[in-house]
Amino acid sequence: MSLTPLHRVDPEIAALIDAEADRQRRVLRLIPSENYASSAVLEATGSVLTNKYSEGYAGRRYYQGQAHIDAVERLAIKRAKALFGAEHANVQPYSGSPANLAVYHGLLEPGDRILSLSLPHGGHLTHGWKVTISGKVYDVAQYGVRASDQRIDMDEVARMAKAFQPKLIVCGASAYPRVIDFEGFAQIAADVGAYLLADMAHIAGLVAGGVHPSPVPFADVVSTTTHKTLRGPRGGMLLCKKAHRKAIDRGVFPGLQGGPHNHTTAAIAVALGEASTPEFKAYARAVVDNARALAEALLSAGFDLVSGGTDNHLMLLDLTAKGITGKAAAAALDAAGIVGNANSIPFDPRPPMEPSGLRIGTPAITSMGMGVDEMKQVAAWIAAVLAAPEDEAVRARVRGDVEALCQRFPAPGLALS
Ligand code: DSN
Repeated sequence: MSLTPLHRVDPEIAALIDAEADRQRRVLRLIPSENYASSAVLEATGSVLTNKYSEGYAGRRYYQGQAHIDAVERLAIKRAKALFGAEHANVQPYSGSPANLAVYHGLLEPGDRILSLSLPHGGHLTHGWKVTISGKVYDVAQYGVRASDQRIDMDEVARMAKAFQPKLIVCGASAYPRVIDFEGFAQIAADVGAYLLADMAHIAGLVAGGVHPSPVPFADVVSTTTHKTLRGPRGGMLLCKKAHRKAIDRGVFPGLQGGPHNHTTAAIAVALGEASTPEFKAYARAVVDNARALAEALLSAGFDLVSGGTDNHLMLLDLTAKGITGKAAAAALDAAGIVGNANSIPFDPRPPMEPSGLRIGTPAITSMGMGVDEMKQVAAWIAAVLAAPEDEAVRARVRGDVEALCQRFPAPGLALS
């Protein structure tokens, strides 16, 4: 029994945190938006900086006592600008959704037009999907992927931009396994006089590691979360051209948020420092190599992948031909210690709660140190479980094998809990 203050003060919550840490140690976490933050990042997240209020920006705050907070925020900004080659950085967004909303609020007026990738084709809720505030406040048109190869059709985007005349074009995705042509989007935006927002939340770590083209030279504004491939704390960040600095900063505060989460800012600074190292470059390369190896092994095992494979950290299995829904597949795999998520596929005839796809990726298992050999094994386990999704004996056998593999690859960051 641990004797940390939390275990003494609130054993109920402490036990739940311990149980979650244990789960994270024992399973293959393939949800592509998840990762393991380092012990250093977790330590900064759990620090006394959570006690301080600091509305405003460094040197221009509404509260006294900012000597250390200003230094933390300045450091995070400096590291973000250096890592991504950005002219300006705002490290205050609470996460990706408020980051995107702050951009719309900073650059647009209610009713202005946005052109973005639709959610069922791989986009994000906050890119103007109809049930969200972005879909209600702004006039949104959405492009999709081509039916023939499930890739973004840049000619179609250009045609729609010309017809719709948006004030802002959004590129970037949550479930798109291919490289995004940021330069092409910038050209289309320039042709119609629109701003370009690139949401690189999923691929920020790949961009930092130099294994995906960067949107920073091309987009007016780049939004990101900090906890996905970037391996930081749960948070958000905006990078932009100098010309948009005021609009973006005002969009975040006072436009949308109150006091920044200083403990998160410190942890973002730590993660940005970690992401500047040669080790992180190697990690990003390995994420992509592993995803390719996993995709190839799944294709060889007879699975269909949306767009036929992957260029990045994730892949979408189209389970239509297997006669199983994404939800049933995700549940069967979860019981076997392999954790992905059910996901719509482009042109999915099934409803979003019971979609035809399964989304998996390699960021977290690569953080554990797994490589191409392990990916072949993971694909074989996925194939075995999904060949008999109701078979409890198969699930139990795979779960045991998964745990044995995880023991050989201890996850970073879990020592603290
Ligand atoms: N919820 C994230 C994901 O899983 O992709 C996106 O915000």
